Amino acid sequence: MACTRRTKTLVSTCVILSGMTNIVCLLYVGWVTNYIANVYVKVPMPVPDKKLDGDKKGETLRIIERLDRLENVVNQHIQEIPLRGEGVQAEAEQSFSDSSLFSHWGRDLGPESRRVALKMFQAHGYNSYLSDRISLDRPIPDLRPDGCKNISYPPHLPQVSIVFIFVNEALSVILRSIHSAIHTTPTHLLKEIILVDDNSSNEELKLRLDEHVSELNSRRPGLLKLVRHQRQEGLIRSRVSGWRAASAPVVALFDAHVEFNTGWAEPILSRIQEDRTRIVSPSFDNIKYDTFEVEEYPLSAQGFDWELWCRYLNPPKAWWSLSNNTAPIRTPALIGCFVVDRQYFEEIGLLDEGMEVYGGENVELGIRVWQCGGSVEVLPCARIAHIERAHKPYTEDLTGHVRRNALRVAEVWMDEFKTHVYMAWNIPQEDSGIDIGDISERRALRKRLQCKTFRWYLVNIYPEMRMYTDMAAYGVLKNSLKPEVCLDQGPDQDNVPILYLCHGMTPQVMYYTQTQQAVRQACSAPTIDSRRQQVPGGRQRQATPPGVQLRHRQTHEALLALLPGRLYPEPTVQALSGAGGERHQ
Ligand SMILES: [Mn+2]
Repeated sequence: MACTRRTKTLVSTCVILSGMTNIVCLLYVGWVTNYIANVYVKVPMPVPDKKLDGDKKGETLRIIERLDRLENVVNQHIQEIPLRGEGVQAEAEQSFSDSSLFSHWGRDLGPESRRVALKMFQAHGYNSYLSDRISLDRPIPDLRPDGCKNISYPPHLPQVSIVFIFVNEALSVILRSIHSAIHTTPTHLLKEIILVDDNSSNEELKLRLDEHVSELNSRRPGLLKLVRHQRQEGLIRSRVSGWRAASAPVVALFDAHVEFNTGWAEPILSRIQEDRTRIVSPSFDNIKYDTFEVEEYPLSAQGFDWELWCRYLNPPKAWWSLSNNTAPIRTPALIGCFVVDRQYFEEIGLLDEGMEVYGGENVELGIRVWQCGGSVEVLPCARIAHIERAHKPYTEDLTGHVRRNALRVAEVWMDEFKTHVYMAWNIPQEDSGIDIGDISERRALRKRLQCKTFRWYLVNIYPEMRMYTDMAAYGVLKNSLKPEVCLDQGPDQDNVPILYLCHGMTPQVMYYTQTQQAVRQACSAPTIDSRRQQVPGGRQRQATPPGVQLRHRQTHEALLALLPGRLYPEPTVQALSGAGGERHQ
């Protein structure tokens, strides 16, 4: 699962007004889960040694400050990814006291224990040192809304197979997921637990895991099944492997770093029994990666932005108007963990196994199920706590995989709206150079299931999603005098746009619209309800064609020229090189 709930605010929206002499920056509060943005909060601003005078030097100073921060971000990132090779051990020891692992935990640990804990943290992305020292059967707080406790469910519900997928997960974390599933799922409803090991290399996940499985099976014969991949297949195909091994009428597909809350299964099984075309997600709480405390999350739907990263959403208005916080929440997509009728899952096309490694499959499933006649919902009375890792073990950079997978979704399911995905990733719509693999089977599936259009989905299921139907161009704004610098949204703290070395990543992607006559940094706010406002009232704005320059008010020096790297609907200008739309994790 890739979603986090950290809410980053203050993204600048820059609107270039009539006459191109003013840049007015507006604020909106966006749900932005951008790694850099998150780290900006943690990294203290460096204090410059000396003050420079004048605008130009001030600008230079700001750029230097940004570079300093970027360096801090990189340093912090380096600390928290698994270390490889010789010599890095010493660096790890040297830097352990700076790790985020010790911000809220471990102050009393001796240096040797801290070294061990840090090494384990780097391997797993969470505090496995602590996990090894807390009970596999620990209770967690019952965070269900009050009304849930009074609901009764049908006496005969379908059985469930719970699938846990993992790669190089800490053994104690996997075992706690299993123990929690056994303790919270009524015995007669739990058919089996299937572990899918996606070719882990950790020694403890070999013999020792086998021993635990045998031990648990000696108490409840046949309860646990272990599927081991001979090569790494990625999260998406691992889930499908688990589904293939399952035999109960309902399958629950989860990560192996979760703890179930009381009574999680009955509400879900009952909803699926009523209608087998419902795919159901529990509500998620967070297990903090450092302290393992369970943190309550507000009830949410699950959506996505145009890069197809998942987002927690405010539940729809229709849900609020029920004034019943136990009612199912209609959701446009899924975060990644869900429960489904085993046969229906096959009929609807499982997951897109042509996707690679990680990302997008959850969004694709949500879109597909809705467009092809099913439904997707989140249940407030089914709660599961999940560890949001500090970093993921699959690969150090998931972005390329997520982008490729997102383009598959766009090409198969999104009709004319596929342009939005290309825009969000800042890649050309023709000859993107990205190999998305063969999508003919998925297109045939859509035809066979006679699915509705993506426009229908947006209007009826995901009305909160912003549409960019009046876009004239997108790309970066380059300075015509100094072509290596671009307009950038700038630090989050002051909300002032800056010039910065061109990198083409999200903070520099600008959009030129026909009706608002605006150039703005966008798509970080994926949905309407995360957008505060558009433009200040009273000013009459005129259309400004792409290619015009932004000039300094006094000197009339050309500051910026819109370089329409990508135009649509007719891409006529060559794409910028090196502006690959990379996104920070
Ligand atoms: Mn997860």
